[in-house]
Amino acid sequence: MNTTYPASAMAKFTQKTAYPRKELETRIVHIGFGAFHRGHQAVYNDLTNQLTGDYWGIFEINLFGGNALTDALAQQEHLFSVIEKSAQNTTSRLVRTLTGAIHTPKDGIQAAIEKLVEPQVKIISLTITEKGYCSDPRSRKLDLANPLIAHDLKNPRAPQSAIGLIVEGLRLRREKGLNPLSVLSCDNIPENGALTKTAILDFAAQLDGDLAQWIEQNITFPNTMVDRIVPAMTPEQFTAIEKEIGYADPCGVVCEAFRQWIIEDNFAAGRPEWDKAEAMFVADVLPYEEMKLRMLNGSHSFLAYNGGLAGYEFIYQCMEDAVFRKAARHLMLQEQAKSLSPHLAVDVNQYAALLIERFSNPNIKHKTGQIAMDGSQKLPQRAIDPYLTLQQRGIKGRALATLIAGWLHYVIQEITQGRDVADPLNNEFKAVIKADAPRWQQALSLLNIQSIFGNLAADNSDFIHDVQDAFTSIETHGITSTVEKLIK
Ligand code: NAI
Ligand code: CS2
Repeated sequence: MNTTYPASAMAKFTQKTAYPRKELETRIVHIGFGAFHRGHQAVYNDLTNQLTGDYWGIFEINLFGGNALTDALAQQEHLFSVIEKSAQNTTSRLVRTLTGAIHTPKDGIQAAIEKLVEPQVKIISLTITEKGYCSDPRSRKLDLANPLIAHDLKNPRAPQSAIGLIVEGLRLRREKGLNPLSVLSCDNIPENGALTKTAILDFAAQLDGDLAQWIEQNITFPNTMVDRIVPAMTPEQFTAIEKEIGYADPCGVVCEAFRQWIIEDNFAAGRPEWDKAEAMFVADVLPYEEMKLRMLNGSHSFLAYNGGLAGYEFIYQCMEDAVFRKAARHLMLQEQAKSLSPHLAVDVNQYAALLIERFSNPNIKHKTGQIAMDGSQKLPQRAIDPYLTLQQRGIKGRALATLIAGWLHYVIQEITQGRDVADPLNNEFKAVIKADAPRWQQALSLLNIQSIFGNLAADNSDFIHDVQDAFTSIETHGITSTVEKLIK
């Protein structure tokens, strides 16, 4: 078994920081040590340490998944590789900024609570997926009926959810008179800081009104826009790492070369100068995140469902099909861009061209099936809200309706063929879809799910009509011909 990072691999990295790791201080505790965090925040932080000489260490907590990742990390001094691939070039980077990692099902939740309560911690950051916030995507309030939240409200000293864990950590920090800190969401959610704040305050208020008030007065929740395509690892991708550094690093990721991070500059106890590594601190993230969530993530979901129905396994394959490539550009510029708030200081034509280029990168094997996951948590911000804005502006959102129709077909197909959908609402989907009902009735039962669609099925006949048009067209004319109609 290794106890150090293999020296032969160490010699092969094309990018490696050189600051003294023994001077790292754990000032960030991160919850959600997944692929994205490794390819994004950890890279920014590592570069910033090098460029500033101020050594912010990150301690990692995983609440879910297996312990293989954190065990492997401990065997290699908490070092890991990030292989960055554009269509033309490959860079191999060693990331040296982690101070430790735990997996709470194995190491116990107390170890995580203790970390949050270390006096020098200044930031708790999060990449826990949209569903990790246990909030209703429509109302954006904490879902008190969520099983993890219900458990944590009964057992607040031994929480299972990220929200329960953070509140317990903050309770103890308050009790011990420790410095305030910031909670930094890095998930793809509109106003992710504001949503996190609501979830934490809703939870704390159930337990102790004074604690909720203290949190509101002392803790800040900056909003962020995060962007870098970091697909889930596959055996093929581990081989790609091995090709670069001669070692199939089990903690490594392969991602695109592009990265972007826009952060609301509102930190209670200081922050790294991530801008030195090309992050941007701004007063208001909203215009950027709206553009990204709608133009990038909305198009991703369009391709995930409709490209998936057309048989494409990867996003770059959708881009090789002229119909899907043009439809994605149409969705970006003719619909999503027209749904954005005014005062956006970005050229949307250039932004769309860059997105098409990034999606087309054949070195990034991003599965349509991965992006299709957790659709109930993604559709509101990626498709429904922009559709409704366009409607108010007198513009038809036909591509957005086709995105939603693609999702309906995808869910119905999975459930009626006896498979589970990777979505927190899987059981609800199973309960509402009647196997012998006509297809459109099955679709309507999904469109009636309040936490995704609110009252649209009853109140917005134009919306339902547009979705039905697209849904029926996919059923009768097929996916390619339906998508082709959008660009004619
Ligand atoms: P991943 O599957 O590699 O990691 C997910 C992480 O979330 C794991 O650490 C897991 O333990 C944790 N998690 C899952 N469910 C949870 C729950 N209910 N409560 C607490 N923690 C939970 O996924 P990846 O690629 O790291 O993506 C995570 C999130 O990062 C995405 O959902 C998205 O919001 C954001 N993101 C991802 C990008 C990407 O390209 N992968 C790019 C931009 C943002
Ligand atoms: C994707 C995103 O999985 C998804 O839903 O749309 O993770 C996407 O890759 C990132 O947001 C890119 O920054």
